[in-house]
Amino acid sequence: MAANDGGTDGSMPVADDLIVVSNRQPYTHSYEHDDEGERRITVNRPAGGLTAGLDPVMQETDGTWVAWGDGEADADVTDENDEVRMPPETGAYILRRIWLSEEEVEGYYYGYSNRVLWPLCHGGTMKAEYVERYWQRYQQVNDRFADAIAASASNDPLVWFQDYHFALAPRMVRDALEDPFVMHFWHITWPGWDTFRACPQGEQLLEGLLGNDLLGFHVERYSENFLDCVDRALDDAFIDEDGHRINYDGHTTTVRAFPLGIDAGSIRESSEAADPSTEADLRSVYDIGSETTMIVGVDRLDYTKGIVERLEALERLWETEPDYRGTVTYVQKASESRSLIPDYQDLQRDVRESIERINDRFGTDDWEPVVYIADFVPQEELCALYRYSDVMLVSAVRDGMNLVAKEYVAAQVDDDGVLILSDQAGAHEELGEHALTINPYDTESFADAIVRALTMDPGERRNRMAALREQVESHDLYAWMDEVFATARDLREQRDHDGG
Ligand code: GDG
Repeated sequence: MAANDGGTDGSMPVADDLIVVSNRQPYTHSYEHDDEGERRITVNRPAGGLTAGLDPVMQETDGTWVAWGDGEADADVTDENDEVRMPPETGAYILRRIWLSEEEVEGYYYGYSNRVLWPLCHGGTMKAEYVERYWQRYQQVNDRFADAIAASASNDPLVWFQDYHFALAPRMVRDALEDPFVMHFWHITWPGWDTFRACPQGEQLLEGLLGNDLLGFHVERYSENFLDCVDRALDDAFIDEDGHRINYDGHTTTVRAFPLGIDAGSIRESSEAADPSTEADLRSVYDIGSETTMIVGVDRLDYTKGIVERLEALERLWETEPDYRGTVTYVQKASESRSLIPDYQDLQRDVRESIERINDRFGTDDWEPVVYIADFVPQEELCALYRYSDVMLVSAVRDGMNLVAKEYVAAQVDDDGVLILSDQAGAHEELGEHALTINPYDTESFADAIVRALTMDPGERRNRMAALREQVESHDLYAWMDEVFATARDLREQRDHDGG
């Protein structure tokens, strides 16, 4: 299909009744005060990523999007069914909001989702906190979402869950509706059995996910881990490994890898729009000399992203290669998230302390080694940062995919950047061959890889980056959606052919 046309290729109807379910909603409503102090309601639109990509699909299909209504003015615009039509101009589809109490947010979101499933799936068994209250709330909220989906569904629905907040709801929906087609995309890693077996609720999670007809992961390894976990945890499950199918409790789930792509065309266009004056502005705002080489890192502040490990490699670089002092600046764009969780507060402190230490140790009156950007930056500025940085560091210690790596590549319209990529990120499966591969814990080799990137000749840079761009452009978000929907359509046809 043609990439970058803002939707799937239209060669097939996605579904008569598409219901997308995600924790975060595509649109939020909030209050704004005008110059006279009058309060009015404004709508915030999808900023990028999958949400922005799915929005036009929803507009085409007149479906329903079910999500947590977390905007301060959300309740003011919804009807008695908690629904509002979006986008505001056309009202093309229904956004159905689920209201969560403080206790539910604490237990379901901050608790089970982000203090149990997130660390567990990223291999952090020691970090997972199995608090009974979290599990209770997680079940309760999954149940509430399932009820809302059942109430929204009409004939022959296709329900599509996003992510780890809804491991239980697929089975609940299957039990509540006549013959729904249920699918799920799990955006984070799925761990090996030896990690997963630590989870006291493991069986229930697997049973919940086996309520799906189609379960997608970013890479094959996560699918295989999932099949293995089911095989070991559920005696009554029959696994057809070749067909990647699981039969459990009279129902078949197909498990497949669908590596998520980005809206490469939109990133490319924003990057092309960032002319040299934008670069000059960027350097001036962040006080980076015009001749200084920029290295960049862009992350949500999460312990899976390997930010502290990256700073150690940079410190080693400036320690052992004094020529790079004053000539190379590292720009860290970091977005704080989940700040109510102590592990995230610890990480924020560790990152801050590492940066202070490095800047105190090597900084001079004219040069700050690490520039830290905490504020959200709009896509145009982000793309300028990508484009004009000679090297990008992606050093995740474990990461489902890592979209930032792909965004950096898509923004390299001059084909002159180098991507340094952790072999622990899902993106490494597709990009590892032409990126420079690192193990984030191997500080010495990581620093060597940075030197290699900084000294790489222009021809090699161009060849590597052109190959990476080709991969990212040809496997973009729209190609991904087409593949997911085509697989769903085939499975539904098969189901109908087999008589349900
Ligand atoms: C999870 C999985 C998987 C960040 N700061 C700004 C900004 N961002 C955008 C980036 C990128 C996104 O946030 C982060 O995506 P990642 O993929 O890197 O990471 P997670 O948030 O952990 O996402 C991950 C992903 O789900 C999708 O399945 O890849 O493995 O952990 O798009 O650009 N965007 C803008 N300004 C910022 O300041 N505009």
